[in-house]
This record gives sequence, C-alpha cells and structure tokens, in this order.
Amino acid sequence: MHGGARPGLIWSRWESETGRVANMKFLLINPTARHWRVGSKAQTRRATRVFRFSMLSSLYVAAAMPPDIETTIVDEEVEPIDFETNAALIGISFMTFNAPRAYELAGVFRKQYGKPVIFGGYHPSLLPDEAIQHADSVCIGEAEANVPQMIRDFRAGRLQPFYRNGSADLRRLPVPNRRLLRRTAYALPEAVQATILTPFPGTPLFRDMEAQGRIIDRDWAHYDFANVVFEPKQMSRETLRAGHRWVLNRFYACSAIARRLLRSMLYLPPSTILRACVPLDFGYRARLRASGILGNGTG
Ligand code: B12
Repeated sequence: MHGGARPGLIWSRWESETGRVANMKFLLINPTARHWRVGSKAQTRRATRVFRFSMLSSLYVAAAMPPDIETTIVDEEVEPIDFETNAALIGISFMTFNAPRAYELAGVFRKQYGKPVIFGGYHPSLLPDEAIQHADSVCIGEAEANVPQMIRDFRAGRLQPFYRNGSADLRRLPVPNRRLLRRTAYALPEAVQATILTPFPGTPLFRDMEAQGRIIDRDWAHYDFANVVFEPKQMSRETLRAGHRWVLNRFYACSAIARRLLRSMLYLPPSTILRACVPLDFGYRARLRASGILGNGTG
C-alpha cells in the first residue's frame, strides 16, 4: 500500500447524512461499451447470451468483502445502472477496453451523486496512476489481499489512493456466491478441459523442477496433460491424479450431459445444440473414455 490518506469525503459523510452505521451497501459495477449495453440495438436476447460469460472477478470481489457488507453486482450487459442507489460505496471492475466507460461512470457517481468510487481489475492494476485520476482508491491486484484493509480504512474515513498488498493465499479463498448474478443471463459451460500441470522439457518450469529434483517421469509420451510427471508440493501425486479424474468424471457423466443439454434449450437454438453442444459433450466423453480417464462406473 502506498500514498497518503484522502481527506473529507467518504464513509463519515455518508454516515452522518444517512444515520446508518451497520450493514453497508456496496454496488459493484461491470461496465461495458455502448453497443453491448442492455437495451442497445445489438442486444438481441439469443445473439448475446450465447457468448456472455458471468464475470468471475466480481464474484470474488464480493466474496472478499467483510460479512456485514451487502454487495450488489450490476453488469451493464444485463441491466442498467441505478444511479439513485443507496449504496455507500461504488466499486468498478474493468479491463482496458472498458476503461473509458468506467471513468465516465466514476465521474457521474463522484461529481453528481457525491459517492466514493473504488476501482479494481486488470486495467487499474496495470495503470494505477491513470486510474486514480478518476477514483478515490485503486486496488492493485487481488481483492482478497486488499479489500479488508480498504474497507476498514473507508469506514474510518481514511481511504488510501492505492492498495497493493501482494497476493492472496489460494487455500483460504472465500467461496463466491453465484446467486449474486442473474442466473439466466449468462452462457453455461458446455465443455471443460481439465489438465494436469505439465512442465514441458525446454521450458523454465521444467528447469526449475529439475533443479529441485521434482521431475519423476522422463518418458515424453506421458507429457500429455493427463499424467503426473512431477512431484507436487502441496499434495501427493495420487491426490492430484484423483482430483483431475474426479472433475472430468463429474462433468462428463451422462446425467450431467443430459442436464446441460436440457438447460441449453432455454437459450440456444436447436441447430446450435445439435451441431455444437452434442458433439462437444459426447466427443470429449469418448476421448476421455478411450484414454482411461473416464469410467469406473462413474459415467
Ligand atoms: C478467464 C478469462 C476470460 C474469460 C472470463 C470468464 C469468467 N467467467 O470470468 C472470458 C473467456 C469470458 C474472457 C473474455 C475476455 N477477455 Co479475458 N481473461 C481471462 C483470464 C485467463 C483470467 C481472468 C480471471 O478470471 N482471473 C481470475 C479473477 C478472479 O481475477 P481478476 O479478474 O484479476 O480479479 C481480481 C482482481 O483483479 C481484483 N478485482 C477485480 N475487479 C475488482 C473490482 C474492485 C472494486 C476491487 C476492489 C478489486 C477487483 O479482485 C479480483 C479477485 O482477486 C485472463 C488472463 C489471466 N491469466 O489472468 C484474461 C484477460 C483478463 N482477458 C483479457 C481480454 C482482453 C478479454 C476480452 C476483451 C477478449 C475479447 N476480445 O473478447 C474478453 C472480455 C469479456 C468481457 N465481456 O468482459 C485480457 C485483459 C487485458 C486488459 N488489460 O484489459 C487478459 C488479461 C488476457 C491478456 N493477457 O490479454 N476472459
């Protein structure tokens, strides 16, 4: 974290204006360019949903918030922004192509509605000095490592311009709550490619693992993403192999494929289901069975 406190604004002002102390509301926005926004001409229901993915980043940001923060996620592709929101804090998550819209929204919330705005995501993490000109605070990198401190400072009225507290411990990641998203608005996963980390010979990863004595298999025929050719650090080889098989067996079980195909009918035309979903599902299933990954009565 660096930089000095931003005076004035923020929590204490909102608190005195509203008289509220507990259960703070946080509005987290996924901005998007005009032609993709809900209500635009390009938005025909099927054409867009087929390739609209729910944004994982925002779910993780929400999960990183302290439990007494009530987060609402608004995706501009799915619903319009309510500028009259009673949220105390506005968050905007964006990549580079959405930066102009993010800055526009931040300007409206800060200047017209007097709301503090925090930024996070790839673009503000890569260009924090640009981003801070449009926001009260920028989270550089992962929310899990920064948001708790950010919120503590916000509540104390001393939000800092930048937060960059390294990376989060993946073993302690909170579980995202998918109910925060409008479920029927997004494409469903039709295929999963689960692969085991493979240190290919000639790469820095291979050299590092070799130096650590962790390469346990030098038969290049096993370097196919389906075999464990190195000694993992945090689990046994058997656990890694079993986990990989478990994921694929669950996803490509006949019952799971049937459920997916039925759900696809809600938003995909039958021709797409027949030409894309069915071959993907059964094609993967056949390949995985042939390679011995699928089976053992789990299909
Ligand atoms: C998976 C992925 C996708 C998936 C997303 C699926 C999903 N359900 O989310 C799909 C395939 C849809 C996708 C699409 C695109 N992607 Co993409 N994608 C990635 C990838 C591989 C991982 C992103 C990810 O999920 N990370 C995990 C999440 C949890 O982390 P995160 O996003 O960093 O979020 C954390 C922090 O940034 C922070 N944070 C984020 N937002 C906020 C907000 C606040 C307020 C706070 C406090 C913190 C915070 O907290 C989060 C949790 O720790 C990255 C490359 C990579 N290896 O990182 C590229 C990447 C993000 N994609 C990129 C691009 C360009 C795109 C597309 C524009 C490509 C295109 N032309 O279609 C589209 C945009 C889609 C859209 N409508 O937004 C670029 C972005 C570069 C940039 N500077 O903008 C990347 C970096 C790839 C690259 N190297 O170029 N992508």
